This record gives sequence, structure tokens and C-alpha cells, in this order.
Amino acid sequence: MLIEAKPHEFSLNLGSAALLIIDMQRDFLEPGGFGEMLGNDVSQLRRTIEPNKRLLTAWRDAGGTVLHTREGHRPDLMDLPPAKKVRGRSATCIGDPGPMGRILVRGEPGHDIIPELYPTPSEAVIDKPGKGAFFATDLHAILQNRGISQLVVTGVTTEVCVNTTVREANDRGYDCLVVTDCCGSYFPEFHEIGLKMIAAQGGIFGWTTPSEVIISAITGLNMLKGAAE
Ligand code: C5J
Repeated sequence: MLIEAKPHEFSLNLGSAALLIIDMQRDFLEPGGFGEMLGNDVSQLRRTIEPNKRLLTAWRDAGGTVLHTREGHRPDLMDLPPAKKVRGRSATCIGDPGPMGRILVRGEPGHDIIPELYPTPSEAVIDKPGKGAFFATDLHAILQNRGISQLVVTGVTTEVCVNTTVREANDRGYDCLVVTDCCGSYFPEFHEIGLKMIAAQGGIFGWTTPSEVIISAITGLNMLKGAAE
């Protein structure tokens, strides 16, 4: 099915596509979490929750593959590069006690995915220690084993973990369609530029489109399926 997108239409094949939802974690999105503790305006990220919910529901209803990622580290922090720990020179950093448990540590409440988008038992959750979802994870193997060659990417933040993941995916041969209203940044100008960087130069890293375009395409497909049954 052809999806209207920038820089030109994206040919979506639901059977070989996965919805990849990046780092929609409580510590980044919830008031009182680590993100807000650092002085960020979490409403910039929270505006993505409703569109993500609508897209996730439509994608699940269409029987599409869904994967979620979480940024975080082992409780013993052995996978936390010292450079990452001290970066930002914050008084409180990764591994320290935070408002929702130890900051960005696996198993802590703040590390988990927000309840609105919580994975079902059949949806893979990729725990990643870096910004990109391919670095030091089994994401590529999972996608290859399931015959996935297209990624519909949403999540936070647009210019950091979404962009890094899309660039990694592009280098591994995946076609990425990034969903504009389902991605967000604490910095609106970085969000805008982050999306522009993806679709620039004829789609140097991928395509961009709003969720409504994808939802109407896959909902139409469901209606066709329903009518044929
Ligand atoms: C993500 C970050 N998820 N900004 N992390 O973008 O540190």
C-alpha cells in the first residue's frame, strides 16, 4: 500500500514491516521523572502519547509486528560506559536513586514503559544501553528472523534515540518511515530539524509522515479484509 510521505510516497508492506516504538519510558515522559528533574518540559513528549496510542491500536488490529525499546543499564552498571555516566555533569546521574527508582536502571519503575503504551506479552521489548536500538542488542537478529525489512518508527527523543536508531537501521538496509506526531523532543526546534534531517536529500535516512496517514491506510486494509471474510 502506498503511504503519502516526505520526500515521496512509502510503499508499506505490513507483512514485512514492524512498528518500532522507541523509549516511551516513565522516566522520560512522566511528571516527577528523571527528565523533568533535569528541568525539561515533559509536555513536549507527552503530546505524543495519544497519537502513539491510536497508531498502536490500529497496528495491533491489523495484525502487524510491534517492538518496543527501553534505554537503560544493568543494575550492576557494568554496561554503563564511564563517559556516559559523567556526561552532563548532573548532580544526579544514571544509576543514582531518582524520583522513580534508580535512574535508567533495568527493573526500576522509571525505566519501564508508560502504561498507556504498555507492551502485550507477544511484543518484543529491546533493552538497549545506548541511544541506537541496534547497538549491543539482538534487534537486528529478531528483525531478520521475522523477515522484517521496513520499520515504522515512533518515540522519544526525535533527535537522539529516534534519529540514532533510524541511522543505524538505514546502514543495515531497513527502510524507515518516521511518524512525525508520534515522535517528540524536549526541544521543539530539535524535533523539527531531526525530522527534516531524515527526509532531506531524497530521503537520506528514510521517510516521514503523520500518524493519520498510516492509520487510514491500515484501517482501510482492515475494512477490505473484513468485507472479504
Ligand atoms: C532518548 C536520551 N531516548 N535523550 N534518550 O532519546 O537520552
